[in-house]
Amino acid sequence: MFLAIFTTNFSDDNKQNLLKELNDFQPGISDVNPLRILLYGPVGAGKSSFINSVDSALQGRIKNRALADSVSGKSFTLETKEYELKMEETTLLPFTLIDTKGIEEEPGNGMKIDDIIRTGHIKNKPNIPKNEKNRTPLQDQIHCLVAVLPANTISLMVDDVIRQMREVRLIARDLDIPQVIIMTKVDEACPQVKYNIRSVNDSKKIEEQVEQCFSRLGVPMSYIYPMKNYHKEQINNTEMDILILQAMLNIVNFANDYVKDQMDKK
Ligand SMILES: Nc1nc2c(ncn2[C@@H]2O[C@H](COP(=O)(O)OP(=O)(O)O)[C@@H](O)[C@H]2O)c(=O)[nH]1
Ligand SMILES: [Mg+2]
Repeated sequence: MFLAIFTTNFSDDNKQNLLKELNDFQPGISDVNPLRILLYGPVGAGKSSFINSVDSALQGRIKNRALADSVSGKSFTLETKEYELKMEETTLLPFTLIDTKGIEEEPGNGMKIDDIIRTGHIKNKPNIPKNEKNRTPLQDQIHCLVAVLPANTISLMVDDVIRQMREVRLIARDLDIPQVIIMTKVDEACPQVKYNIRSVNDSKKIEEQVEQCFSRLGVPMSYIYPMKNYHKEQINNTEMDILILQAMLNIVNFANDYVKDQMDKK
């Protein structure tokens, strides 16, 4: 039904175009640079791996900055950490990715993402007053919210994690902050995709997982990006790069649109 959404062009030309577009990207409002993209989601979903994947796709070699935890359970990423991104080691790009602690199954253990979104403060600050939308200047706020979910376990995710994610989502929605889902581990969710990443476009299993994301979190399907992160590969793979770069380009454009809309409102 919605499969026409996934008509990824896996050609090397497309990869070069995506790299060029990201390299040439300029924020619409020059004061708001970098655009800040916040990643959140359950422990082990692949948030840190996604940052490494974006870094690897941009640089054309495997990078491992946002140390991925290979042990499941409690979150390995202790604090929020903002990562600058470069193209081929030199050009600093005008957007950053912010890694967060995982949303834990027990409430109270995870980082207070809702406070970050409400106030715009990335760093943990005690006693932040609630409901103060424009407390920090626009350039210090979050400009796009990215939920990271593993395709292989979406239907198994406990209700409490889903509830916390929905709460975060509703706060961001009220503030008009754009939201997307990065659906990781497509290789674990579908043997056909593990064998050939291109079949992500027409895998019934992936389609089902996207529908699960839609029904459990309410994110429109056109904002859900299935992909496989770099996690044990030693060299880049064009198809993986394309899925990663395409998602990143969309995210950056959504963040940019948001900032422009906010400035128009002033
Ligand atoms: N098969 C597969 N494993 C992945 C993928 N993304 C992440 N992983 C693995 O999942 C585990 C958790 O990833 P991590 O990035 O630490 O998750 P985080 O807690 O959300 O930061 C690590 O062992 C990764 O190697 C993926 O797309 N496919
Ligand atoms: Mg992590």
